[in-house]
Order: sequence, then structure tokens, then C-alpha cells
Amino acid sequence: MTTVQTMCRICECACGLEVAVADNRVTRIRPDQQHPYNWRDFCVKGASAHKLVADPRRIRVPMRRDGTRYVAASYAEAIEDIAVRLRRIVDEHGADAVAGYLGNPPAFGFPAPVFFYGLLDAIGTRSRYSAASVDTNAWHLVNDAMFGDAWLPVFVDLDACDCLLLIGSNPAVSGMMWMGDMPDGWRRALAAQAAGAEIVIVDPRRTESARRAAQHLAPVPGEDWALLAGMLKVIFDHGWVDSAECDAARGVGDLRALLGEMSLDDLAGRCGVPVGRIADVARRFARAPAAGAIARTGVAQAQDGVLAMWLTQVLNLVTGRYGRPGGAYTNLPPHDLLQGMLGSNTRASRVRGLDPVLGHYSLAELPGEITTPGAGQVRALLLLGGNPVVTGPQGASLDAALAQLDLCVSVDLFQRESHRHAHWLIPAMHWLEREEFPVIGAALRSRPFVQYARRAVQAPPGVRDEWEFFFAVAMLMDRTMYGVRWGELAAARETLRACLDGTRAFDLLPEDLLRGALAQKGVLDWERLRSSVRGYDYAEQALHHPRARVRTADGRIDACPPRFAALLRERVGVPSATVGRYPLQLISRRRTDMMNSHLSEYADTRARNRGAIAEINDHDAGSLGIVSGDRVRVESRVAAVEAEAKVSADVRPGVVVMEQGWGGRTFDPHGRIEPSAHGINCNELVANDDLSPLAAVPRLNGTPVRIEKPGRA
Ligand SMILES: Nc1nc2c(c(=O)[nH]1)N[C@H]1C(S)=C(S)[C@@H](COP(=O)(O)OP(=O)(O)OC[C@H]3O[C@@H](n4cnc5c(=O)[nH]c(N)nc54)[C@H](O)[C@@H]3O)O[C@H]1N2
Ligand SMILES: Nc1nc2c(c(=O)[nH]1)N[C@H]1C(S)=C(S)[C@@H](COP(=O)(O)OP(=O)(O)OC[C@H]3O[C@@H](n4cnc5c(=O)[nH]c(N)nc54)[C@H](O)[C@@H]3O)O[C@H]1N2
Ligand code: SF4
Ligand SMILES: [Mo]
Repeated sequence: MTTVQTMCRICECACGLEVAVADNRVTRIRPDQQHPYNWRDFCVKGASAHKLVADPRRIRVPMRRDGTRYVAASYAEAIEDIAVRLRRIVDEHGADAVAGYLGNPPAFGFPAPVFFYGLLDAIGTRSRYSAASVDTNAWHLVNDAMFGDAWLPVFVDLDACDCLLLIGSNPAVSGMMWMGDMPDGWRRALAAQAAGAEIVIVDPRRTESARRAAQHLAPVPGEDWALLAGMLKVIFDHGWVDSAECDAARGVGDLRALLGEMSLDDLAGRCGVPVGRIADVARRFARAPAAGAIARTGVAQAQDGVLAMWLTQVLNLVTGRYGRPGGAYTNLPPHDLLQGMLGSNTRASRVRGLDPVLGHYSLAELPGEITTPGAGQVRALLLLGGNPVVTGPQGASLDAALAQLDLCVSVDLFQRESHRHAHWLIPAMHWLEREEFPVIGAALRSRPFVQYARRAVQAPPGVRDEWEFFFAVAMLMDRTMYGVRWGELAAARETLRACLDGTRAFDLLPEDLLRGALAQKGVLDWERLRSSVRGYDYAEQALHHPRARVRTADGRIDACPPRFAALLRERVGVPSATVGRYPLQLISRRRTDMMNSHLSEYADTRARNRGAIAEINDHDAGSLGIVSGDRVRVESRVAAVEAEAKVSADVRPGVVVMEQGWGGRTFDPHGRIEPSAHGINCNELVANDDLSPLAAVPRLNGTPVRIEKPGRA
């Protein structure tokens, strides 16, 4: 029996763990209370992570589709077959015929996503998709436009903050993080509130977090921009601004003039928050000695997420909150590796002509790119750790498209709904089996802290590191990857076999690559990183003004990027459209024991109707004749699902709330265990042709729906 200190890699909280191991099996996972960065966020997901490792449905060897079943194969067979088929597709149809989708979990690790992109680069394809288009796109766009850095996290100095404004975030369930984590953040915010500070939560549902906050505002989904514009109007009118900050930034005057054209009454009508409430919150925020505002996925996944994310940062800027104690700040990351890591393609998409965000097209576009004939039609898809049929919009249409692919390869621990049509299932290594420096997380910490994550157990015999798979495919395709090319196909095949049999080592080690890349910035000491068990602070903690890392052309923060200003002006002129057949709006909620669609098989197995509940406001329910426990039909323009009604005063009128992540099956490719599925997939209701402007995010929050008892017209 040994105990391994490592870090959890399920979510951004990056909790320090103590993993008890006996006979290469994890027997228990506990928070590491000595951990210098975080252990207090430790949750049931981390505590039960080892269930995945030992699950009998886990993919432990490459599995090849043979008619309706799967058969085990060797890596050499898998890599050769996949490389040959990819080469044929590229030769006949061009590189863009091969697409990649990166899901969320691999982003918490290191070599797999880097080598995944290495393979996509080696192939030369621009057809890239990721979970960012259902998550972070608006964040990237706003950062890029305002700061010239698509990866600039903004944190709040929670302990000293007098007014914390949280928009579209439920940290009591999700943790205080999203593209920047604040360890133990929710408890720290509550402690500050107990000492006299004020938490203000903006959320259409009175959430677990909103219930604890001093102030809760419940706007109409997707209309937060109007609330924020109203607050800024009040703040400018009263002169509650920091003139030095306003002068230092570009465009504050333009924005002020633009807001001057709007009426507070109209804005209040748009967001459904009375003028008096808007003015009151504006005053609380602007007059507080220290304050900070943060907007998260609640708005980023809604119609005008870009506007709301932008105006939130403007609020921090004009009230002089950046870089001040108790205010909003950024970090100085230990490396610059995120810049350009995902690709630099800017070509508009083939079918819909939409601009990519950070080189990626919207997941909502993937079905059309697979089914629409023509040059560049997607014929092969490589999926790394994603379940987009469940987590993306209108899963049925993506599922139908996936069935048409000439080649679909999934690299995952399990065969999920999205991998139903896969020709190959390639095993993934669980993070408890991986040793790595999680590069993305390291750049998004609110403290200058780094940790090299240790392996707790060895992977099952035969499961190879994912990077080796991607690398080997590139080599067999006779492509160059990270400067390596293995020349003649025949020779390469032989060498490869030796590598895969374990009789020869791959020449390229991701660690060497990383070590070299990290050395360039000169902040991290590799030996120290490798040898420190629980991680360490690589610099003094400081509350940096975003100015410290702005990369805009003139070195100033842009408070009024022209594209955003144009969109704002356009929005004001167009009334929100939630009338007619679909008068309600669907939003989703997360669960403590699930991570998006994965871990659902272990979540609350005793609960009745888990994942199939639709919460609606008591007044709406009254007028529809619905009571708690009724079967109801929730219908959108693209689909209908059935659920059990839960009538609640916590939900804003006009809003329906469902849990996300349910409804997808987990299969056993060995055919021993029946596919399991629980709940229903609320994302079926989300149209894939109704995307937010600029960010191309489907309306996961704010989908127009109707609700009724089945059998009614
Ligand atoms: N337990 C658990 N933790 C998780 C996850 C999980 O699945 N389970 N997922 C992780 C991931 S991948 C992410 S990205 C983060 C996300 O974490 P956050 O970005 O902090 O978002 P959530 O906590 O999901 O809270 C979003 C809130 O927005 C509200 N909302 C919906 N529509 C609107 C709107 O139009 N306006 C406003 N103002 N609010 C709205 C919802 O009611 C919800 O309470 O959480 C992470 N943490
Ligand atoms: N309605 C609604 N939809 C949403 C959201 C919402 O709030 N509401 N949230 C969105 C957000 S924020 C996100 S991030 C996306 C997530 O979208 P996805 O990333 O597509 O979905 P996950 O459910 O996280 O799927 C993860 C897959 O990765 C596999 N996996 C887990 N660990 C590993 C690993 O270490 N290696 C590999 N190779 N595979 C692994 C799991 O088995 C699972 O099949 O969902 C989005 N969808
Ligand atoms: S899943 Fe839970 S234990 Fe793991 S990092 Fe996130 S909060 Fe911590
Ligand atoms: Mo996410």
C-alpha cells in the first residue's frame, strides 16, 4: 500500500490529491490537505475518479468495427489501417477532408492534445472543431479584441473584494473557475461576505449560489448585455468612473456615446430587470471601495455572450478595478505556449461562411460539413475525448452525419453515444495513469503556481500513451511532425512495429519537446518542476493590471472594439424574439457529481427520473395547468423531449431549466454489458443553425421552447 500525491485533472480547480494504491489499484482518493494551492474544492468527482479506471466497459485495446460488432486489434494494425485510409482520403479529397474534434477532458492533460494537433498539422487540415464553440469562444474573442491576447484570464481578489458581481456562474456547484480558477473561491467569497462584502449574482435561476448571495438579479436569458449596458449608462451619467483608466484605454468615449443613444427604460425592458434595480446594482458596484466583475458560461453560451463578456470587462475597466486590491487582476503565465497552439486558420467555413474562432469552426457546423458534397467535404473525423452528440446542439443531426463518414476514429476511455459509428476505438490513458505538466491549466491560475502531476497507477498492459498513437499515425502517413519524419513507408513500418512491440523506444519524447519550449521563456526551472511533489510558486503573487500583458497593436486596452460596437448598435434596434409558438426559454444546469456528459453513469443512481426533469416557474405552470410530477413535453423548433415537470419559484418566469449531459449511452464494445443510458439529452432541443453572432455558439442558454402536457395540441 502506497500513497501518491498528485493533482486532479477533471476540472480547473486542480485539487491536490492523496491517492492510496495497492497492487497497482487505486483504493481511495482523498484531498491532500497539505497541498499548497488547493484541496478545499475537492468533490465527489475527484473522489470517485478511479471507478472509470476499473470500469469493465473501458476500452483497453484498439477495437475495430466489424459489421455491427467490435473486435480487438493490435496498435500496429490500428495505426496502419488508419494511416492508409487517411492517406487515401487526403490524396483523393485533400487535407481538409480530415477533421478533428477536441473534447474538454484532454485539455486538462498535456501530451495527448498537443500530439493530436501535431497530427492535424502534419496532415495539413483546417477542419478543426472543439468544445470551445459550446463553451469559451466568446471569452477568446473578447480577450483578443480588448487585450490582444485570446488567453488572458481575469480574476477577482476575492478576500479583499467588497462587491463581487458574478454573471452566469454557479460556483457552489461548478467551482469558482472557468478559464481561470480561484482556489476555494466560493468559500472565500462567502467569508468576505460574512465580513461585510456583498456578492451579487445575475442568473435567471435562483441557484445554490444565488441563494447565498446578498443580491440576486434574474434577467431574461441572453439579455445580460442590456443589464450591463444599463449599469454602464448609470455609471457614466453619475461620473463614477476612474478618469485615468478611461483615458489610458482606447474607445471609452465612443462607448459612452453609443450608450448615450440608448434609453435605460428600453434596456430594462430587454433584460427584464427594473430600472431601479439596475441603478441600484450599478451604484453598489461602482461605489464599493473594492469591486470586481466576472462573467462566465451562463452568458458565453447565450445569444449575445460576446456583448455581455465585453461589457463586464468594461465595467471593471472604467470603474478602475484592474490591478487594485480587492479588484480584478490577471496573472503572468509561466509560458506562452497557448499562443497559436490550436492553429492559425482564418478561412471562413466552407458551407456557412462563418469565421473560425482561434482556428476552429463551430461544432454546430460539423453536420453540414460532413453531409454537404463538394471540395473540402469532411470524410474522416478524429475525436479526442469528446461526446459532441450529447454536449453539442441537435445531437440527432450530428449522429446522422457521423454515420456517413468514411472513417471515424475515437480516442477515449469509453465508447459513448458520439462514438457509435466509429470504425476504430483507440484506448485513452486515464489521468491517474499519466505523468504530465498540464500546460493549459498552468497558464490560467490566479496564483503563479505550477505543479507537475504524478502518475498514481500504471495503465492496463497494452494501453499506450495517446501521443504515441497520433505520432505513429503521422509517421506511417509519411508526414513530418515536430520536425521528425521517418522517410520511406516500408522502413517506417518496420521501425514502428518495433516501437509498438516495445522493443524500440520512440525517438521523440513529449517531455523533451516541452522542456525545450518552456526553457524559451526562462521562468520555469525544469528540474524543480519535475522534482517538486506538490508544486510551487514560480513568482511572487501580484495583482497584475491586464495592461501588463496587453498585446494590442497600440499597446492600449480597447474598450470599444468596432465589431462589438456594431453588434451592440444592431441589437438595440432588433427586439428579442421569444414570442409565438415558443414563448419560453430553455437554460441548463450542472450537477456536482457529473462533468458535462461524462461520469453520468455513476451519478446519483438511485434518484427517480434523473436527468429528465424540466423545472418551470410556478406562474407559468399555473397558466399551463402543470403541477410537479406531471409528464410534460418540451418542444423546440428542431425537436421535442418528454420530462417530468418540477414547479419552482426559483426559476424566472418564461424560463425552463433542464440538467445538461444526460441521455447519451455508454456502450461496451466487448458486447458483454448492455448499453446504459439515463435521462434525456436536452441539447436535442438546441438548433444548430441559430448561432450567436461572431462567436458562433449555439444557443445552449435561451433556446426558444414550449412546454405542454402530452396529448394537447
Ligand atoms: N460539478 C460540475 N462542475 C463543473 C462542470 C460540471 O459539469 N459539473 N463543468 C465544468 C465546465 S466544463 C465549465 S465550462 C464550468 C462552467 O462554470 P461556470 O461558467 O461558472 O457556469 P455554471 O456554474 O454552469 O453556471 C452557469 C449559470 O448561468 C446561468 N444562466 C443560464 N443562462 C443565463 C443567461 O442568459 N444569463 C445569465 N446571467 N445566467 C445564465 C445558469 O442558470 C447557471 O446557473 O464548470 C465546470 N465545473
Ligand atoms: N446544454 C448544455 N450543453 C453544454 C454545456 C452546458 O452548460 N449546457 N456545457 C458545455 C461545456 S462548458 C463543455 S466544456 C462541453 C463538453 O463537451 P465534451 O468535451 O464533448 O463532453 P464531455 O462530456 O466532457 O465528454 C468527454 C469525453 O471525454 C472522455 N474522457 C474523459 N477523460 C478522458 C481522457 O483523459 N482522455 C480522453 N481521450 N478522453 C477522456 C469521456 O469518456 C467522454 O466520452 O459541453 C458543453 N455542452
Ligand atoms: S473534479 Fe472535484 S476534486 Fe477534481 S479538480 Fe475539480 S473540484 Fe477538485
Ligand atoms: Mo466547459
